[in-house]
Amino acid sequence: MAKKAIIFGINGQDGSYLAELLLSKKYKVYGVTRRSSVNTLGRISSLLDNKNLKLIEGDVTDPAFIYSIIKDIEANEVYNLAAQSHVGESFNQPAYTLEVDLKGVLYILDAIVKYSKSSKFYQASTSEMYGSCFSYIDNAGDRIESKTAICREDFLKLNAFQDENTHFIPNSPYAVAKYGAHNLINIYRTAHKIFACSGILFNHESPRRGELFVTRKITNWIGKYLSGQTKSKLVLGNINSLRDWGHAKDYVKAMYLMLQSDKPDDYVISTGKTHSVADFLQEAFSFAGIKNWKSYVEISNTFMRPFEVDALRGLSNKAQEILKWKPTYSFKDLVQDMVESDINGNKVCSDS
Ligand code: NAP
Ligand code: G4F
Repeated sequence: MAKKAIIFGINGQDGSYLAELLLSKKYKVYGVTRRSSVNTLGRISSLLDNKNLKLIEGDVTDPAFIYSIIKDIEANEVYNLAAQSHVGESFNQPAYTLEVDLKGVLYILDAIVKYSKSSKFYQASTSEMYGSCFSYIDNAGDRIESKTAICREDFLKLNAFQDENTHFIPNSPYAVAKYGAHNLINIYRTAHKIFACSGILFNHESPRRGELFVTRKITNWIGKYLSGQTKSKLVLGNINSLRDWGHAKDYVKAMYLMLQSDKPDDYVISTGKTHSVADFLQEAFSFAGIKNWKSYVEISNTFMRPFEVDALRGLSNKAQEILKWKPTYSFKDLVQDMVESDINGNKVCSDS
């Protein structure tokens, strides 16, 4: 019998790659999308004729919907990728963000316990939960935990990192919601003995990344500039923050592997390398053949966050050891994939 999987958020960046992966493994995939007056299925358009894919309209903020889908399908695996996933926007819509990113998860967990206890559950946790916390090894070889904001230079000098043992002190409503959900996973795993995993995923991007996230905003602008569709400057916020950027295609494999493992656990998924937004600009403009990126970029307070996560670099040793997962795309590969796609008109994902 084919395995059944539910993907909440199937039409998002990760949902689309995960659906492709599971369909290639002959799963029957039930994908949840929100009702919309416009087409939001661009990222999964190539899958719509697949007889093993069934789309179901629903919203994770609706407990009646969640209870019925979990009960009716009794899936082997449930992946929750649905979220208001924009950190900056969570400062403007904090209550809504908590509704979707925290209460939505509670409804799914509760429904699994009540109606489908053998379903394995994956929750999309995030490196944003660390806030300003990081770890490093001092000169004496001792591991030190820090909870204070750090500038790029010091973070790099210390070779600082985050892993499964680093503290979480969220810096945004988004991160609070995700941290709450992350705690619920641990509580439900212990109290109700369900198979629930949290993937603490660091930033991952692709040509399917939404256009309001910084990497895609940059590559999308490059595509538009080179094709003569824009003459305006590229307006950005904080370009000094450091991120550990991987490719979404690699990261959905880790989600799948977590649910195939012997026991449920939390795993950091990351590349172990960190770059600033300015580094991304340098690499992307140079790949596109545009000299001197600084003359095309304007910095504006509009895109500055009231509270920033300054620096992220994840150590995914646990996932590499237990799940045998490792990233295959380098930073350079990722930037090239995104720039190339946007220069070629990116038919896969366009929000505009
Ligand atoms: P994304 O492209 O923004 O996709 C989010 C998905 O959630 C979309 O399909 C969206 O549908 C859906 N959604 C939003 N609100 C919903 C609701 N109330 N009910 C049902 N569906 C809803 O995000 P992503 O990059 O694929 O990320 C997937 C998950 O991983 C998210 O939970 C995100 O927070 C988390 N995460 C992402 C990263 C990263 O770097 N990408 C890192 C760590 C964790 P619409 O199309 O209708 O909006
Ligand atoms: O691309 P971003 O919006 O990603 P951010 O905030 O790191 O969040 C993403 O990764 C998280 C994992 O760590 C996910 F949980 C989350 O769902 C999302 O996928 O911003 C990256 C950096 C930030 O420091 C931001 O302040 O870029 C900076 N930035 C500078 N100018 C900008 C801009 N970010 C955006 N979105 N837009 C700008 O114009």
